Amino acid sequence: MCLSTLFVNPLDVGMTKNKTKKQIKAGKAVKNFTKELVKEDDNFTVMDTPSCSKMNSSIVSSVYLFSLTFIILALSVIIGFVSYIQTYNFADKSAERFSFKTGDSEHHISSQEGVVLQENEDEVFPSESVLIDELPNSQILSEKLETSSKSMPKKFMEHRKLLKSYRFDYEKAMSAREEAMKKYSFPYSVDGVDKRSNLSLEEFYDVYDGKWPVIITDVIPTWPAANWSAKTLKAKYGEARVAMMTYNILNQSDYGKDREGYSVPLGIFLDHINVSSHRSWTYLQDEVFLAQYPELRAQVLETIYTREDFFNLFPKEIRPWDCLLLWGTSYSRSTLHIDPYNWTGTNAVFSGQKRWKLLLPGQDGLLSVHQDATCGFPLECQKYNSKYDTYVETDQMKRKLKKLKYLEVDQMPGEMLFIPTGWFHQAFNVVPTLAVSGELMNRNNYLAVLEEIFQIGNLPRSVLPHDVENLSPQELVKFVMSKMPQKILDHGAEWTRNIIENLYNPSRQNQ
Ligand SMILES: O=C(O)CCC(=O)C(=O)O
Repeated sequence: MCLSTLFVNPLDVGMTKNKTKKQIKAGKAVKNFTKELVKEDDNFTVMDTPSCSKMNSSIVSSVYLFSLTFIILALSVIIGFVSYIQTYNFADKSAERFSFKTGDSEHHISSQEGVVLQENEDEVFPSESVLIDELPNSQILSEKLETSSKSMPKKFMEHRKLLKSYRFDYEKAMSAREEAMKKYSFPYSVDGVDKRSNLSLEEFYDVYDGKWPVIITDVIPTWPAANWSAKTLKAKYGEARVAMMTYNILNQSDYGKDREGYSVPLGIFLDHINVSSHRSWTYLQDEVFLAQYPELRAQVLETIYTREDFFNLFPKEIRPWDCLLLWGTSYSRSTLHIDPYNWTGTNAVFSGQKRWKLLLPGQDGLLSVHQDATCGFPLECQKYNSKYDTYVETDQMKRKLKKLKYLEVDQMPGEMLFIPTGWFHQAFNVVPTLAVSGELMNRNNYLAVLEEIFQIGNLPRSVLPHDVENLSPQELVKFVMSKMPQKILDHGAEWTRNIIENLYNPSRQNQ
């Protein structure tokens, strides 16, 4: 019991009011650590209480003295521990075991196998992070970008809106879509998601990109990654660490709160892939894994639809990483959200089945979006997460869904989904599902993305030239990036280094 009391203090250290992000993370790590120790202490107390009651007073005083010495020793250990995790952000729970729950099962993992990343964090870790390394083909992409800009108009009057506040005009985009549809002979769905093959880039830009979701069926089958399986990946990368989240939903209002992040070997995650329930599941959501294994990353190919990507013009320190590995048990699901920076999201399914709800823009008022949440990237942005889980089967949710306008679609292996800027979306893995997601900043959404970057205060709009309309989209993006404060770039580089060094290198050393 006294040990429990003792271990309360470090938790308070991490939870003081004006905490920095680093401190918050350190605080959470301490909380995890504390929880484990308290658990152990509870066991100790339960087992020893009966014999305690039989102790005589001399034994009691020696025990008291012994306890006092122990407390002092323990305090020094804790102080040392706190300074360690404040330096590194995340605690390596090197001398402990921990467990996670899926469904009714509890899985115990030794310290050699897993590391707690975070607990009850709003954002999946280390989702949407960036890496220091250049994209292997970024040079080639930039050249293609220059070529494609030749057909663009000379003046870009829309750029002027960025001087004050740019707002994506969805109605205008929809009118343009309707007009463009007349050019083509396809029987477009107006209340669903078209599945297309042989789609020209022109039709993609005219009818879908930035306007309406679309599933492309004929690109992924040509990717080597389409052949990834649990068996082959486990054989080669079973020891490699991945970021995994566990979710245990107790009721609707708990959605997203009761989750914990772990770094575990891929093999351990896969051993539990068939254990889940509607209220409890695990989800491998790792932005960095593929970047660390270039031979795997190279198996995820570019498509004609993703070639133009202005994120390649971002300094490498703050460029959002572009290939999030997603491997979920049945019932696993994302939050209902709009993507960071309001980018266009891509999602390629290799195996399994992913069910989507894609909400038409303009319904934010119905979604109870978390206020003031930030994405926590090196280049900060607003996070748009709804508190609702549209896959929870309550009467309240059924009523809510009746009011919402949304498309629903099942995405099958070999299919790639494009989610336009401004569309809230939630994915639900019907069966264990392996996918990668990415992002796009292109001719149809670059102003929305830049607006997010200005709005959160990464740099002031006053850096923009008064004749901003004379810059082409690419020139505008490059210009804004050239004004990015050095401290933001440094922070981005440091943040990424910390993640890789502290969480992923241990697995490599073991190989
Ligand atoms: O597949 C998922 O879980 C959702 C992915 C997603 O929405 C995203 O990457 O933004």
